[in-house]
Amino acid sequence: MRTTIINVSNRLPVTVGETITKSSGGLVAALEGLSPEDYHLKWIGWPGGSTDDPARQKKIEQLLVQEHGCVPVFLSEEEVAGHYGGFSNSSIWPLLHYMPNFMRYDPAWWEHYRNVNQRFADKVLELAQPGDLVWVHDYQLMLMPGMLHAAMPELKIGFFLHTPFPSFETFRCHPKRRELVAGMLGAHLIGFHTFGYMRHFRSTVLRLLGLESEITRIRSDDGHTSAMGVFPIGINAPKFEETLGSPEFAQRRDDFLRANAGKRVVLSVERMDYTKGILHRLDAIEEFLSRLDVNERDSIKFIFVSVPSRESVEEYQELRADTEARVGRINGQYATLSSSPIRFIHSSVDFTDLCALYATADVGMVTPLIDGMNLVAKEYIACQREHAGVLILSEFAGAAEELSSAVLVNPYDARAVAQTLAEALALPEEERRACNEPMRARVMQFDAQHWARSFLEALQAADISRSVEPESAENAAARLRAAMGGGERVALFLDYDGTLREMEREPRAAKPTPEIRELLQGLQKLRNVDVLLVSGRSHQDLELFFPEPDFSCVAEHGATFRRAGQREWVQWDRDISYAWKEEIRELLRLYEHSTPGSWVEEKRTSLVWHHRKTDPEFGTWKANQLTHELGTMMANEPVKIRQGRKIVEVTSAQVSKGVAIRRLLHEHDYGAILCVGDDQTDESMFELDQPNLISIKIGAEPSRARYRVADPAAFRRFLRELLTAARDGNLHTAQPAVIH
Ligand code: GDG
Repeated sequence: MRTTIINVSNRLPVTVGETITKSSGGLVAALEGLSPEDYHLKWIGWPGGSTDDPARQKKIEQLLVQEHGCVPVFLSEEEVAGHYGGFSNSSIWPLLHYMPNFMRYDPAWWEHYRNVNQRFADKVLELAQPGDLVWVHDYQLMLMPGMLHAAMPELKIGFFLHTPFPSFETFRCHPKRRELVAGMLGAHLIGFHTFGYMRHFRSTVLRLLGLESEITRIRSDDGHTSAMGVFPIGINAPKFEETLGSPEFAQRRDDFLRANAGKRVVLSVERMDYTKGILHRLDAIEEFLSRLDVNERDSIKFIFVSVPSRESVEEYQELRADTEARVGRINGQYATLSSSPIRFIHSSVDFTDLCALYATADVGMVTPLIDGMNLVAKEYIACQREHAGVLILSEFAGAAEELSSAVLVNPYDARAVAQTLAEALALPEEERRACNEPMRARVMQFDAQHWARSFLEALQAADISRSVEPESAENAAARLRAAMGGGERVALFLDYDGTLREMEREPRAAKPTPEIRELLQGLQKLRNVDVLLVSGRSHQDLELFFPEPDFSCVAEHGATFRRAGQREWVQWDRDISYAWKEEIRELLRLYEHSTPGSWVEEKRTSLVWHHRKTDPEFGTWKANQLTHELGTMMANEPVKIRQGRKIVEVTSAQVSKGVAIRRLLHEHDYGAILCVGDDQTDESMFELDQPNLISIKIGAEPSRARYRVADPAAFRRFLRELLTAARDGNLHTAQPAVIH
């Protein structure tokens, strides 16, 4: 069966004039290379320009849909200025390329960015059918996956970022940093060019949204999972092969060879963009020229093809002016009577000419300051068939990871680049060929079509099932109501932090709200219902939060107990030895000192090292290390070592929430036993071997609990509905309570 791909990019690959012509970028090639037997392609995007004449829009739309499989989203001039020139290219682009000094921000741009993302999403939603794959491209549309996922959770969404993803320290500068990464997380698959970009993204998600991830998976709080992958984009290999074999190419190649006879040619091709390192390259060229004598100068020619780009943005206008001034100065200084060293072309060249230039240049000089991938580098290699040129490549281009036999340079080091250029020009042919051949084989094999196929296959395989299944909590509610309605006695064993109450950075701040008090008291007052708070907190803490013994409380994982209606706390662990604490206290203190933001908490039955206020990655790493060390040290002691949520805890093995509950269960014959918790330490409750057990896990982490609820707020709604049903005497209703 054919799968429909709805491909979404900011710009449709068309030029709309009197007629419509399809352009031939890398993305077009990649997608057109997909087998039409397997995939049916629809492309959504802005067609360029801004016409607000509805009749003309309709006509353009008809032509685009019928003849090119493209569906236009028409944008006004104001929208284009705010979304594209403003937010996309003046705000996010510089930041994604580690240039916060170029970042500007205007709240009005953000409005446009959101609206345009929404308009694109709406267009997808108009077209999408169950089973379709949606593939969203690049930084102009970062919010779209989130918008699509919210509106149509069953739709498979992929997102590919064509730029780098910078380190958190850079990305955090953006005023809308959280919204942007949260938008990307709406996708089921997020693709990057390199592992480094993916690593930065994961770290940013952890630091901005607090979401832990595995190497290639991030699970959001609602249970939605985003897979991540490294998919280095390639070139349109068949098109290069075809052109290199054409007579037109041979003609142009010979023209260039004749025109440049006796000269060594150094070629650069790029959009005129400050990320491409044009001014730094000119520094290196100046340095190189300064070392030549007049005769040598005549024998070298630098060709710069700088395609006009984003000309409405101030920084790009300045770059053009600066480049032209620098080129003028260098040419003035180093020209001879017969030639000037730099030929600067500020326009796009024809594709066959581009291939002929690549094929005849002695050196391809590709020195961006940073670049997501850089296809020019790969295209230059693809054209080295007869004439073995040398690729000088910036180590800051994504392509450097694959093209490791290129001559890699640091574009900021002008002297070294100049020196490298001199050496490259002197490299023997054999050596040049030996470097190029394996690179060429790789570039031709892992091309744009391969890239698109592997991304779409991974997207097709992505898991879109949610691990949180709200309906299972509905069943839990129905079971409880049935027991209560049947007059049976019901026990509610409820954890506190992360279950009834949202976690706080400062544990003391997690005071019970009036809503929580009222809920617990209300439930306890019901006939045949016992509420038991089961917490890892000290009994002093619980006493502070709940001074009145309205219901029973188990503190310190089961070591201490206060019965409903009694003020005394009873020690249940009198016969248990805690001598092992002496042994490990010192070690935990060492970790406290060496991990800023962490602290040791001493409880009666346990020692806990908390790391929730540390650097999240450092904290987790230290937690793993500590767990390992403790495991070795405590191998023969009656303790349990657990890594819970932002804690490492050593507890007496003879004390647990499960043991405490078992003890209480002897007192009554319960028709239903509800155990609810969010943490590792609550698993001992879920493991109880009781036929009437109803276990609920709060959150999406793996658990032995049978049912799940997304978060404390949803669990409070669960309790509220139970309470209301009981008060209304509405317990037998077949209609399950709905948990949102
Ligand atoms: C972004 C990322 C990533 C250039 N001049 C002419 C011309 N070109 C073609 C090249 C090449 C393309 O434009 C430029 O692609 P790059 O990859 O080098 O750079 P960006 O435009 O910045 O692209 C980049 C890419 O997305 C893909 O993910 O690699 O890192 O920044 O194909 O051949 N083509 C013609 N005449 C020209 O004068 N015909």
